Amino acid sequence: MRSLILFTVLFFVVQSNVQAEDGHKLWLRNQFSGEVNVVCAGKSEIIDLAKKELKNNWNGIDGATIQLLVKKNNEVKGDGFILEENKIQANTELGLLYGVFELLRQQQCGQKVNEKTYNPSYELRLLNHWDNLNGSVERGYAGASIFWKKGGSDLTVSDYDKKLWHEYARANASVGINGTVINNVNASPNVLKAETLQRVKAIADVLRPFGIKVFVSINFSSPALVGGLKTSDPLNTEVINWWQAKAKEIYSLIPDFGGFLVKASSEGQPGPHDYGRSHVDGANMLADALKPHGGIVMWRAFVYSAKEDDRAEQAYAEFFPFDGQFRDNVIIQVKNGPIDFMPREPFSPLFGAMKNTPLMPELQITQEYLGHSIHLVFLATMWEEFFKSDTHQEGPGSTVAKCTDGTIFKQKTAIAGVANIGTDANWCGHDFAQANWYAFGRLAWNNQLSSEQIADEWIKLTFNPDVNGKVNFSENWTENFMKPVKKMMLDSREAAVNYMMPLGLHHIMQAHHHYGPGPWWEIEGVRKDWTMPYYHQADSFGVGFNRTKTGSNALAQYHPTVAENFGDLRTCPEEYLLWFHHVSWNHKMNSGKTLWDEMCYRYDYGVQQVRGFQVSWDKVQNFVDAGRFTAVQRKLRKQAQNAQVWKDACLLYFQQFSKQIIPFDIERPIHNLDDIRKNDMDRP
Ligand code: BDP
Repeated sequence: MRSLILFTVLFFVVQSNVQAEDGHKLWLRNQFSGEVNVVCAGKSEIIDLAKKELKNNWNGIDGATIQLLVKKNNEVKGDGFILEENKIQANTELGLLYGVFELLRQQQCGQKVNEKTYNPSYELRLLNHWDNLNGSVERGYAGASIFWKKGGSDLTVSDYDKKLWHEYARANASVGINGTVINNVNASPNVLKAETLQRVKAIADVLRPFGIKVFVSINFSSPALVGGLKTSDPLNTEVINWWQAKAKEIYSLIPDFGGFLVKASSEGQPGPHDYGRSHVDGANMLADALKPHGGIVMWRAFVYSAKEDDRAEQAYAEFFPFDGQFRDNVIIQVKNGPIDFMPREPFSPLFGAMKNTPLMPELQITQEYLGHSIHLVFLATMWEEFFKSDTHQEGPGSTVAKCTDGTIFKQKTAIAGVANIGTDANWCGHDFAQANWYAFGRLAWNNQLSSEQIADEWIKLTFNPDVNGKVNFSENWTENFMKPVKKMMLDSREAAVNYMMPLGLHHIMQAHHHYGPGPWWEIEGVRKDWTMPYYHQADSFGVGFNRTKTGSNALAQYHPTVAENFGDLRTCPEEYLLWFHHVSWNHKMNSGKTLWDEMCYRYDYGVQQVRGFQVSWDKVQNFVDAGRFTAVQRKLRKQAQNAQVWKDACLLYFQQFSKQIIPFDIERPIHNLDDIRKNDMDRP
C-alpha cells in the first residue's frame, strides 16, 4: 500500500511540471517578491494596502526605492495617477493604489515601466450583480452568490464571507473597478429592510478600503411592499417621504453609499407607469431622496412598451423624448445594443442621441447568450467593436466611446458590466471567463485599449508558469503558448457569432435558458416579440428583419449618415445584414455566394473554428497546470458538440424556407432537426 502511495506521489511530481491550480487567484498569482523600499508620507488603510501590494509582489529592480505621493496635478483626472519608474503620484490615495497595481502589472508582464499619466475613461466603473437575496444568481453560471446565502434568511456575516469579499475587492481594485451593485435588477423589496441593510453595511465595510462603493438595486414598489404604504406613486407625498427616510437610514449606516440601480416598468417589474407617471417622475423622485447624501440613480433604459412594436425601437422611443429632463444625479443605463446582449448587435441608437442626459453603457460579462460558462468566448473584441462604433451624432468620429466618456458631452460618466462571478473556486465557472471580468475592468478604465493588449496581459498574468521567480517569458513560451492562446481568444467571439447567429441574425436561441438554438420557438398567446420567428422572419423569399423605411423603420432612430449606411443593402456591413433587412435567399454576398450558401458556410466555419481551438489547446498542454488544462479541455469538447448542434439546427431549420441544398463541400449535419427540438440540447 505504502509503495503504491509513494509511486502515485512520484508519478504526479514527474508528470506535472507546473503546480496544479484551481484558478482562485485569478490574474493575481505572483508569489515572487524582491526587496523594495516604499517611501510615503501619508498613513491610511488604502496606503497600507498599496504598500502591502508592493512589498508582496515586487518584481522590479531588487532593493529599489519607490515613492508614493499624493499631490494635486491638473493633468490627473479623478483617481488617475502619474507613473514613473521610482514614483507614483496621484490626487487621491486610491489613485496611488491604482498606480501600484498598474506598476506591478507591468512588471509581471515583463515590460519596462511605461512612464506616463493614466486617467480613467469613466468616473464610475461598476459591476452589476444579478444576485438574488436567496443566494441564487440570475443568469449566473459560476455557482451561488458571493453576497447572499442560500435560503435568504441567514444574514449573519462569517469570517469566510469577509475573506471572500476581501479577495473580490482586491481583484476589482487591481483593474480599477470602483463600485458594485450587489443585488439583482429584478429586485426584492427586502433589500431595504433594516436587517438586510446590516449585511449591505458589512459588505461595504470590507470593500471600502479598496475604493469600492456599494449600490443596491431597488424595487420601485418598495414603499407599498415593505413600507406599509398604500401606494408607491412617485408623486405621492408619503411615498416621497418614505424614500427620503430610507435614504437617510442607509447613509447613517453607509456614509459613502453609492445609490440605486433601477429597473422599472420593464419586463413586469413595477415602475412609475403603474401609477400613470413617467420615467422622469420616477427617477427624479429617487434622485431627490439621494441628492442630500451625494448618491445617484442609475435608471435603466431596458424597457419594452406594452405595444408590440419592433423591440429594437422601444428604449429610444421611451427615453429620447425625456432628454434633458432628468436631475443631475440621474444616469440612464443603456445596454450596448438595442435589443438584449445578443452575440452581435449594432450599437443602441440612444448613444450620442440624448445629448443633455448622461448615459452609461451596460455590458454583459456573464455569458447569458454566449454559451454560459461552457463556451470559451473572449468578449473584449465585442466591446471594442461597440466602443468604436461611430454614432455620427456630433460629426464623423463621434464614437460610442467618445459619446459616453465625457470627451464629447461634458457630463457624469459611468459604465456597468453584469458580473459573471459566483462561489465557484475559479469565480467565473470557466477559467477563460475570468478574462472577461478582467477585460471589463481594463476597458472601463481605458476604453481605448485594444483587445489584443488585454488578452496579452491577461494570459501573461494568468498563465505565467514562473510565479515564484523573476518574470522571464521565454521565446518558447511566447511562440508556443502565448501566440496560439491569444489567437484563440481573439477569434472566439466571431466563432460564436458564426455558429450561433451569423450575418445579423439575432434572438434565435432557446427561450428561458438562452443556451442552445431555438429559431422555431413560439407559443400561442405569448407576446410576439418574445418568440424567435418574429426576429428572423424567415419565409420562402428570404430571411431577416426589415428595419428600413419599408419595414419597422427603426433605422430612423440613428443619425441620418448611419441610417443611410445601414439602410442600403449595398453598404450595410454584412455582419448586420439580417438585423436591418429582409433579404432574398439568392441575394449576392460580397463573397459572390448567395445568402443561403454564405449562411451555410458561416455556420460551418464557426464549427471548424471551435475544432481549431481544441487543437490549439491540446497543443499547449505542457505549458498549463493539469487542473486548468483539463477543465478547459473538457469545456472545449462540449463547446464543439454544441457548435455542431447550433449549425445543424439552424441550417436544417432555415432550409425548410430556403428549400436549397447545403453546399456539398460542407460537412453534412449529424443531427436530425426533430431530435434537437426534442432534446433541447442537453440544457445545462
Ligand atoms: C435579460 C435577461 C433577464 C434580465 C433582463 C434585464 O434574460 O434575466 O432580467 O435581461 O436586463 O437579458 O433586466
